[in-house]
Amino acid sequence: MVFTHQLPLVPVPAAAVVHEGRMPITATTRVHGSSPAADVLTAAAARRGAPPLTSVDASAHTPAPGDIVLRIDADAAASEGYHLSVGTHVEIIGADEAGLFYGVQTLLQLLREGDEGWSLPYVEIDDAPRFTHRGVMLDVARHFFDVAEVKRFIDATSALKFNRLHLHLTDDQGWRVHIDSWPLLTERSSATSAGGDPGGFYTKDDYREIVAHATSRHMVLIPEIDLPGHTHAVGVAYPELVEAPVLNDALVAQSETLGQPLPVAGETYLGWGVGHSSVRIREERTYDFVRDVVRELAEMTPGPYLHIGGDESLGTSQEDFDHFAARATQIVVDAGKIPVAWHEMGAAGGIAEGTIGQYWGMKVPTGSHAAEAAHFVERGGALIMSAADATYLDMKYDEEFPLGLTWAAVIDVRTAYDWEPTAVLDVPDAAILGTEAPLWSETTRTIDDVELLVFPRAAAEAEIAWSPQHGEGREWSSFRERLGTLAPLWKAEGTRFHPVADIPWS
Ligand code: TNX
Repeated sequence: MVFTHQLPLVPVPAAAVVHEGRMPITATTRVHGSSPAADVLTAAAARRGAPPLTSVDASAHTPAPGDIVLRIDADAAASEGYHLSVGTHVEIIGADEAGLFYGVQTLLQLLREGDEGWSLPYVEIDDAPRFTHRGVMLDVARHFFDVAEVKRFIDATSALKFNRLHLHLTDDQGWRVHIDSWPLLTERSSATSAGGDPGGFYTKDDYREIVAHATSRHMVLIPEIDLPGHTHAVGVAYPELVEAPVLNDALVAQSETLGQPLPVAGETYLGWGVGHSSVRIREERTYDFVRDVVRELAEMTPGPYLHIGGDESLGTSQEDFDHFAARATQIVVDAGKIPVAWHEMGAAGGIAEGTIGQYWGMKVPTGSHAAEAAHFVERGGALIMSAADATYLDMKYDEEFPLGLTWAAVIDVRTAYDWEPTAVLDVPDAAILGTEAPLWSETTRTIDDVELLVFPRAAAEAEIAWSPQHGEGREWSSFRERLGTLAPLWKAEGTRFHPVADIPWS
């Protein structure tokens, strides 16, 4: 007897029945169906070294034993869900294109090489996500990652059924997307990154290429322009838009410990300090700037969301911050997008109705964080849960790990797995849109560094976001076994991962 939780699947599916025996996949296996998911399947199977799969037109052929049939039927499952059965042949029925894509990802995890060659277990799976928002965030501001690297990140995360890619496009260290109406942003503020490493930026065509690739992998791109703090780079390009740097005690202490430079007005900032910069809140020119940037970004972003930042504006008075939050969220609404903001913006009484909050406090909230987050719900919005001591992919795995930070916690895989998004805040469960795992890039100089921090912990966040809270296998003892089975897939894709101890890697 094989149990659901013994299938080599992450995230664990909502429901599965497993039968004895396996269906071989051979050089005669054909894939019926012309959907983009068919191309994803044949290409990934080839990278794994499985027998070559040929695609055929579903309407012109009847499935032979061993074939794989892909089709869409809105009644097959809930949105983004799928039905997958392996019998004499394989059938994947997606509720929509996304569901078909996720069914294919499940098939690719089930597909294994044994003594008898490549095969699939006999299963019936009915699967659909728990949360609609299953996000990852990549900080391309502290270090820049080019289009090819972001595509690679999209491929590896969408394979775990993540469906939101939040790009943190601007910060003190650099501005990473071209804006026609304010051309100096990229001309003067994109060449460097944290620690003095080279920078870079996306042209509008680059950005559209990322959007198109994300869309093809069913990931909605959420661009973030971080305001009103985290804006030192804005001042390097347009000094008239920003205040003088605020050299707070924490910043001075940090710069001494790390030997990093303090921010100097008009000069590129290379340290990791936060909370020292702000745009000029009471100048109308600032809102011309915000309006132009939001408009140009909204024009090239098909998804419904635009993130306006709002974190750690330590140099801004509460009154000024509230004023800015109200105006900036309304500018996003006027541009036709749903504003998303870090939870601090909830403190502002007047944020636009429906603004979505991103909670980045702890699993057990401290200070005013819970109240600020709850305010988004009172204003008709909802919440994305990024509890820092569980989801932060830039925290170290253990004290000795060479990459990452520790301010929120040291996060081993079990800590990343053992948390419940609806249990953090005192808001109705329905107000929780889902989760997001951020990768801040102060310490990651290359995409390989990024992947070492992201994998395997992103797999834990993927399961939290996708799998039913009380479903079979949704527990650590099962997860650690299933996680180990992802190693050959990551190796075949060239995805770097940290082979943490106490996971049985295969
Ligand atoms: C806090 S969490 C930040 C970022 C840093 C990160 C490092 C949040 C909204 N802001 O500016 O990069 O910590 O872990």
